[in-house]
This record gives sequence, C-alpha cells and structure tokens, in this order.
Amino acid sequence: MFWNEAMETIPAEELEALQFRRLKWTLRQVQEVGFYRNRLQDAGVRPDDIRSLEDIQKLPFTYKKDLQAGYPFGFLAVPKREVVRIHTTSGTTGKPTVVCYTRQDLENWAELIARNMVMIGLTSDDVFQNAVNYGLFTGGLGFHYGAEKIGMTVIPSATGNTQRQIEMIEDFGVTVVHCTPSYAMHLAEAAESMGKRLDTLKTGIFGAEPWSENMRKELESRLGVTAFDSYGLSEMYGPGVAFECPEHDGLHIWHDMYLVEIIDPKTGEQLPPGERGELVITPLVKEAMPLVRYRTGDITMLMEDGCACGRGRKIARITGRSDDMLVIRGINIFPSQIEHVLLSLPDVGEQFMVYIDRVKHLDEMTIEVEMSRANFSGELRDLARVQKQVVGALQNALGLRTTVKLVEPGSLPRFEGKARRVIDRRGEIW
Ligand code: DLL
Repeated sequence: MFWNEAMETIPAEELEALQFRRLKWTLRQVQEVGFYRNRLQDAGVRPDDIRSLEDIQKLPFTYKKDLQAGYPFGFLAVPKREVVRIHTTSGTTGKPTVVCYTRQDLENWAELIARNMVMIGLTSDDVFQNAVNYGLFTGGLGFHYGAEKIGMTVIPSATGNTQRQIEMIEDFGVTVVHCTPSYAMHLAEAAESMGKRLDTLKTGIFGAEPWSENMRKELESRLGVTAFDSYGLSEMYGPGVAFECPEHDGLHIWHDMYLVEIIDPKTGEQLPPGERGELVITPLVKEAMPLVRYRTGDITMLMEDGCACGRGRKIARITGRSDDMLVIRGINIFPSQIEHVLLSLPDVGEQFMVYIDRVKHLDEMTIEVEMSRANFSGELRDLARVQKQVVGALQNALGLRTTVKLVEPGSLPRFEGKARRVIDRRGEIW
C-alpha cells in the first residue's frame, strides 16, 4: 500500500532531476540566512557553481554547534510571521537547537509520517496510541498530525502513568502503539504484571533511540506486535526521515525530500553504498529552516540492493554516533552539557564520570561528581543538600532524572589524552 505512489516509486532518473531542482531551490532559500551567505562565501562557492548533484561535495557542512550558535532565530529563512510552530531539542552547552516550521513545512512533515504509516499497512481503521512526549519533543505532534492525516483514530496519551496507558490500549481497542523502545519494554512489563494480554495490539512503532534486533524479538513476543524502526531528528522536522517497511531490512529514506550522503566522519569524503559512515542530509523542501549538508552524527550506510516493496534506496539501522552524544530514553545528552551544569554549581568540582546501565530494560544514568575542595566537609547533611541540588540542576538542563553520587575531590580518574567520561555498561546492544 502506498500513500503517495508516484513519489514513493519515482524512477531513478526522474528522482535525480527532481532532487537537483529542489537542491537549487534550497540553495536560493539559504541565501536568506546570514550564516550561509558567509559560509558559502568563505568556501568560495556560489550557488551557480552547483551544476549537478555530485557538485554538492563542493558545499561546506553544517554542524549542530552551528545551529546552537545561531540561537534562537539565526537560521530562519522566512519572515517570523510565516513561522507557525517551534520545536526545540537539547543542546551541547545548555542552549537548545531551535526548529521552526512554516505551514508548508508542517504539511510536508505530516505527508512523510502518512507515507510511513501506510507503508506498514495502517489505515483509517486503526487506533493509534501515541505514547511519546507531546511537548517540544518532535515525536508527539509529528506523529499526531501524520496519523490524523490518514484518518486513524489518534489517542494523544503522551508518556507516563503506565497503568492508565495499558487500560487505554484495552478500553479503546488500540491497534498501534508508538513510543521509544525502552518505554515499550516498560509497557510490556506493566501489562504482564497487570495480567493483561493486549489482544488488539498488532503494530509497534519504535524509535528516537538506538535499539537492537534482540530487543525487537523481545518486544514483538511480549507485546504481541510486529515492530518497526522509525528514525528522525528534529533538525529534519523530527520523526519521519526514515522508516522500516514490512521487509524489515533497512529503512526507507524519502529521497524526494532529503538528499542523502554517507561520509567518512574523519575526512568528510563520500562513501559508496555498503560502507558505513556518518549520515549527512540536505533537506530539499524545508522552508523555514533550510540546511545544507547537515552532519547528523549518526552512523549507518546506504544499502546496495533495491527493496521488494518497490520503494527506493534504504539506509541500514543506525548503529552508533560519530560524536559523543548519548541517547538515553530518547533524550539526547552530550557529556559537555553535564560539565556545563557542574561548572555552574560552586559546591562541586568539574570532574565527573557517567555510567549507563540497563535496569529492567530501561537505561539509567549514574553520574559520579567530585565535591569541590573548598566545600568538601564530609558531613552527611551537607552532602544530601548538594546531591539534591546537582540532581535538580541536571534534570533542568537534560530533561532526565539521573542518580548522582558525590565522591571525594581528586578521587575520579584524570586523563592525559582524550577524556573518557562515559562508561556504557549496557553491553553490546547489537
Ligand atoms: O528523536 C525524532 C524522533 C521522534 C525519531 C520519534 C523517531 C521517533 P531528536 O530528539 O532530535 O529527534 O533526536 C535525534 O536520535 O540523531 C539519533 O541519534 C537518535 N535516533 C532517532 N531515531 C533513532 C533510531 C528524534 N530509530 C537523534 N535509531 C538522532 C537510532 C535514533 N537512533
């Protein structure tokens, strides 16, 4: 089943011509952004120098840190009155990345989600429980409007109150649930402990964080669903960038809206299909915040073969990051954010170690922090106050509750070379 068969099965030659037209349009659109006018000038490229899709390699990359430096509206290419929605995502040093949408952007985004949903066989007969955060996080509203577009019955359940979530699945006859894979595991456990079988549920859409094939098997058997991987990032609208089809062998990325490159993260050179590297995306239809060669930081590869479902070239599931970003329960965290918070608190030093564990299928983050020498008193009462303060400040900055352990000044390892501040004890997730 197709939502937009013409686009989803567009022949290669036509696709290339369309991508090229849209790339030229995007290059005109970015001329409205001071950052790009300067960046292109510094790189010595004029939009006219781009005469083929291959010429994209002449253009400079855009990094998350560029977007953060442009906070809040430095990347806006349209007058502010044309912006109808703003989402944000957490940043590297406390400043969030701002993503603006025009009405047409929201339309494009809903179209992408609609394609994905129809691709996996969903229709207006389905009842969809959207169990992700509905705030500034793009997962909630992004899926919401896409699901409504194809006429599904949408339950904007958001996250939390797991028992109620289970009751809703049962009471409303929910057929499809969308959430992070870690929350899905939590739902499965809750359903089991409540003795609920969730018979109506048939499809699970899971994404926003990495998850393994083992986790897929477990979720499928415990929730009684067929599981689909969903990939996206706020800078490209949000979810909907790439999605698994019923073949479960890689994710279709929508080439009419996103121009995809895989590069060697060290050299920046393009890599051929079949070779793993960093995914770089140039969105082709984004109005409010057009981007050029955006470095996603995500490691994947272009797959070589076509797909039995008849759609275009796929990317493999995401297997890691080229930077130190951690994705914990769908929330993106950079160790530098932790450092930033600690530096703002006088009672602790700036040395820390992060441990990530999987406890009952949920990722938990424990942070060891050194007390500052000046304030190290060893009195338990004082420790408790400082610990509470650190937990609160981290929760404010990261949007995640962490366990904080205060340790003696000087007790954490010092590094001569590159600091290794994160110890991931979840084991090989693949
Ligand atoms: O996580 C958008 C989203 C919402 C995707 C709901 C899917 C479902 P951000 O918060 O900006 O946006 O985080 C984007 O999360 O660069 C990846 O590192 C990671 N990520 C997202 N989906 C997957 C996935 C949303 N399916 C960052 N597998 C991305 C692995 C994923 N990593």
